[in-house]
Amino acid sequence: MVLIFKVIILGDPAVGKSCLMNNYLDKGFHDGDPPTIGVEFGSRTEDMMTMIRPEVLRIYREKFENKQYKIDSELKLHIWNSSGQERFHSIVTNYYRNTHGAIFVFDLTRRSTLENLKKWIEDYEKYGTKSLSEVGALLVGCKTDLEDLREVYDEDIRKIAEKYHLPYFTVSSKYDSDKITRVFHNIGNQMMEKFMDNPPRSALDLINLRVEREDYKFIDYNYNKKWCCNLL
Ligand SMILES: Nc1nc2c(ncn2[C@@H]2O[C@H](COP(=O)(O)OP(=O)(O)OP(=O)(O)O)[C@@H](O)[C@H]2O)c(=O)[nH]1
Ligand SMILES: [Mg+2]
Repeated sequence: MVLIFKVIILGDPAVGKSCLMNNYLDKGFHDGDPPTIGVEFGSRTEDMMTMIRPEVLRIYREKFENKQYKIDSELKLHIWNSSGQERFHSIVTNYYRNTHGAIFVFDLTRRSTLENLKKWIEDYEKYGTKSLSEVGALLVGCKTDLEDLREVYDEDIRKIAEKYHLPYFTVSSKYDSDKITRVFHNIGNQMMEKFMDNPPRSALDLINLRVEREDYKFIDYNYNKKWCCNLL
């Protein structure tokens, strides 16, 4: 079985959310892809040893491995890529619930999209089930390749990042596959650490966290309001 974490990607229209996800999912870069309608789903499974830092993995092992449980060797990210358009807002907010992480995206060529991160972060805390400090979260500035059009610089990003205590990355979804993989690994590690701060209460809870979507019927709904990654 794999451990599943659910991540949502948020930010203004056309900042590059879909291109970011597609790059991580190895779907390549297509200039002029249509805007997202509502919410799109993507997933990728990686070996734990590839994604999770050894010191984090060691703590996970110490906490959870015993005679009955061998630790999961794979980690699957369920990625919900949302539309930034206002008309889909009420649909998108339904997907905030029970996420283990959020990636807040802005466009380095449009300053307003960085300023609007405040709105997205507050929106996430308002409609989600957890505060920012309980989930994995980071900021990503897209389109580093469009240098001549750049309006946002490191010091501007750092101010927002420090205000919310979040790490940040700047990437080009056209050229930066390795860096984008590191973005998803960073949030993977954060989610793992938060998961260990709020560990499942029993062996059954741990099983529930590992089940795939079709196994809904076995889930303890009350407990999983807080930590299940399989429900909306
Ligand atoms: N040059 C360049 N263009 C990019 C990059 N990322 C995205 N784009 C372009 O920016 C536009 C918007 O990208 P999307 O990924 O569709 O934006 P989005 O945030 O998903 O937009 P919505 O789905 O409408 O919310 C597209 O024309 C992309 O080709 C990048 O890193 N470099
Ligand atoms: Mg999109």
